[in-house]
Amino acid sequence: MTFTLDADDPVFVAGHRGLVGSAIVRRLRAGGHRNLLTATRDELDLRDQAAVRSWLEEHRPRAVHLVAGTVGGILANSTRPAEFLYDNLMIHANVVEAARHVGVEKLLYLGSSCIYPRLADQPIVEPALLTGPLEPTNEAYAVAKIAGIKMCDAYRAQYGCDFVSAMPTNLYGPNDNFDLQSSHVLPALIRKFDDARLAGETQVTVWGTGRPRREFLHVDDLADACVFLMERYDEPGPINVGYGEDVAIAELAEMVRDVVHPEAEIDFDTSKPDGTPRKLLDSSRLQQLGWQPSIPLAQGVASTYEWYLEHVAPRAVG
Ligand code: GFB
Repeated sequence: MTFTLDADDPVFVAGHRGLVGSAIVRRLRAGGHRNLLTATRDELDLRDQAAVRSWLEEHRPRAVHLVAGTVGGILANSTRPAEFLYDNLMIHANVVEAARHVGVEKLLYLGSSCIYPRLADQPIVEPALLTGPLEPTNEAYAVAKIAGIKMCDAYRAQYGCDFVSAMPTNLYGPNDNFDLQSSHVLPALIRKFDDARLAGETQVTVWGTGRPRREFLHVDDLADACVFLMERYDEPGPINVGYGEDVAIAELAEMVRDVVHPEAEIDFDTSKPDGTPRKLLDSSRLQQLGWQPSIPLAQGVASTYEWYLEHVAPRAVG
């Protein structure tokens, strides 16, 4: 069944300052939405059950994009498992329950491709969920994300809530986190090559062996898919959102090097973890519904670097 939003219907984007939330805000505004509800962390701590309930009671959204969470790359995930588990479990539970309580008509919950077993067959299909052990470096985050999917499904089954779960592959784009300790690989590489360029250095160190393969989707494509799914999709269980191709980390490093600092040489720090050997989603269900990504990786890397130069590099230097 199609779910249609009018331009003045209140839509809550939970997590609007993050990589994904800010892209959804851009996408909804570009589509003519005039009634977006947002709250900064200072205004509303999504881990606080009473605060979330009363905020939703006051603002009464018709629809919710639940894209808030404590997120990070392989190092942050493996060194801060308690935060990743607690923060995300609380955020999912509070927002989903408060959304039911105030009668939200549609909620889109965003998970992550790390919910699937470490050694799932590739490309990964949705029924692979809970068929094998998780990748240890992000088990805490994955368990919280799986709980979020199961909450949406349980609320659909018991209360008839139209809450859906989308599983994106690795994301990148404007408003990403470029901090080397907590970021994902793509923003980390942009920063490392740019720092080396500015310092006149030619050696850049990439973590791990460079052999793991990852699929990267530009966040503007993801935001478009989220809006599409909110309108057209109403089933239980996860639905994958990917680009359809993966690259080895070494190839990605060369791609970023060629854009940012072509003279640089790459070496690998094999004392750092590789994580899952390969993560490529099978997104054919989404394609069959009629959605396709539109931003090729090389184009997305170049535009993200431009964004970095304009918004992050000046702060890093100054
Ligand atoms: O992006 P990333 O941190 O996330 O790392 P995951 C991907 C691969 O890039 C790993 C390598 O093999 C890293 O070792 N890598 C190379 C680097 N250089 C760097 C670097 O400078 N920084 C980083 N961060 N990686 C995360 C999960 O896994 O993916 C989360 O931990 C989430 O739960 C997210 O699912 C999408 O793809 O390994």
